Amino acid sequence: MTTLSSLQSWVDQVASHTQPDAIHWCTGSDAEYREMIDTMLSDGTLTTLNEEQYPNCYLHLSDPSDVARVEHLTFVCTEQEEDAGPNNHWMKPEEGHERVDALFAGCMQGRTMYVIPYCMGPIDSPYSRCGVEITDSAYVVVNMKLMTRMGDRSLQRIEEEGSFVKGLHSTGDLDPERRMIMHFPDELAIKSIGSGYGGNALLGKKCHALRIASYQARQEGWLAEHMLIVGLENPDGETHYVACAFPSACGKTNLAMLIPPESLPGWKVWTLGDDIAWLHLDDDGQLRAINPESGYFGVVPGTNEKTNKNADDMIKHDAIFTNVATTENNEPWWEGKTDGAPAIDWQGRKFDAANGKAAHPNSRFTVAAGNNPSYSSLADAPEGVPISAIVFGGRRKELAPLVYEAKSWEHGVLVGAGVASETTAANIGEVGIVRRDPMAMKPFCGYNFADYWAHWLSFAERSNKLPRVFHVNWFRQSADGDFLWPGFGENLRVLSWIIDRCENRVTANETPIGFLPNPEDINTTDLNISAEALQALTSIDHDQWRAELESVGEYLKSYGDRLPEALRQQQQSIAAELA
Ligand code: GTP
Ligand code: SPV
Ligand code: MN
Repeated sequence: MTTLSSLQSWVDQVASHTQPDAIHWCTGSDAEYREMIDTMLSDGTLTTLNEEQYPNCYLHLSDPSDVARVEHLTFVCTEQEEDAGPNNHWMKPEEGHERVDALFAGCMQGRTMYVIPYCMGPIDSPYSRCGVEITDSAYVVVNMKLMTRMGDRSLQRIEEEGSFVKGLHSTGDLDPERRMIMHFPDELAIKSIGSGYGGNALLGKKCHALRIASYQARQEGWLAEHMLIVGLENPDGETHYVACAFPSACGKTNLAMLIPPESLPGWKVWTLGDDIAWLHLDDDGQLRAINPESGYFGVVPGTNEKTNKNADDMIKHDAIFTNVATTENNEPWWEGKTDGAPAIDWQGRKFDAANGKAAHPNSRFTVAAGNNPSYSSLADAPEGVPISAIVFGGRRKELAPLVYEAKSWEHGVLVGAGVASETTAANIGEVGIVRRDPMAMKPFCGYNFADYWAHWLSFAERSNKLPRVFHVNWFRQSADGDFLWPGFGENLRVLSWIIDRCENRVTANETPIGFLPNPEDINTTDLNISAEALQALTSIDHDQWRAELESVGEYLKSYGDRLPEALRQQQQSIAAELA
């Protein structure tokens, strides 16, 4: 079904190993989407939601053991263990193939094998990269349709280019003991079995656009990052684009489509992407970003018309919900929804608070990006958008101030490398534990972090107009456990300070960890925030930071000789200043 022999022979070979009953090459048409939805409605994979309130919206309840990414079952397979680094689980490619191929043997008997050609990034962008996912999950196909540019146009590009990332996926038997998410970066290959969920199964997303792409990006001189991309248009009509890396379930989707507060009249916000950015230097040394995706797989809990009205609106039609609850009249329901009440929980049981939450904390919506009212007209621009600022952030009750600016690119790389955040339900495992999550890429960097930081540092040799680097924290808490900062749309107040810094329009308070805002430079008009809270948000505790720098130093040391000297020096000089 393709003129590209390398693709055809791979498909044939996979079919003979996995033994599907039928093979379907996805065209990406709307009619195909419709047909697949109908098939899943008849076999129970999906159910319809209230057609008046939620037209063309469907619910999928996954296996209760299959509700999030599985970092402990995710491997990077390189010849040398050092190339995967201490930040990844590693296996020799030979062993990786052998173990996972055994699980794939005959696994598609009785099933249809779908072949999904896709393009990550605008179809005519030189920065885009293509892949083909083979899967036995119809749910994966419809999600890929909403989230990527998939089908005939992508196949055409693949046939022209002759190269593509090979992603093989099967839900297998969903047994966590037979679940493996394997990456073979030198072969541009992914093999994932035993999960039908999100980042484990939609291989264009985390597996390709982050793990494989980050590996390629290092070889080719660009960056593949866990970042949202947003355009902020001020009342004078100037738009600045910023790229922000926050760990999973730490606020990217919300920030990417925020609604400006009434007390900041005239501002507009344009969404380019909510999860992944591919960043390239152009010929003038300007860093530019594209979003490889074209849809959102977003956290549902917490979404409402106050926190994120754009998301609330965009998931009212043509959306797939995974693992939410439903109300008496069959509307989707989740914790943080402001109307209705749960009748059936995410496991399909009659809701009973004794069983825990009604919606799974990592329940997700899938929608095409075009559903978003704030979708940027430049999201399809092949050249991407120029980035003015890079913003790192994490979920930290203590320590990290609302915002600070790094003093240089090198310092910015240290700020990124030192990001720590409380773990969330996006991964199966304990929630709320603070851990290092450098550049929000701990689960996603396809190679040794030490080499990754060296790669980041090398950008300073190639451009003298790199973006400024910042760190934000929306999650500081008071002693009683209340958030000190209102967050959501109000975060624009912080972004506007960031832009003022980029434009040299505002002075700042220099501290050892970087430049902090003078409290009066954060616009708090109409905000109900006490002077003490603002003071706490815009200052640092030297004792706590001394301990933090020591801990960052220990963490960096765990990367041994490969750690770039410049990063060690940054850490030492800040530690010395704090002492
Ligand atoms: P991934 O899709 O997992 O990469 O996550 P994300 O970074 O896009 O996170 P998302 O925006 O979906 O937010 C996750 C959770 O954090 C949701 O429950 C939000 O309601 C909550 N959240 C987002 N922004 C803020 C904020 O500014 N303040 C507070 N307090 N909570 C927020
Ligand atoms: C994340 O966990 O960062 C996500 C969701 O964006 S998933 O696609 O499942 O990885
Ligand atoms: Mn993510």
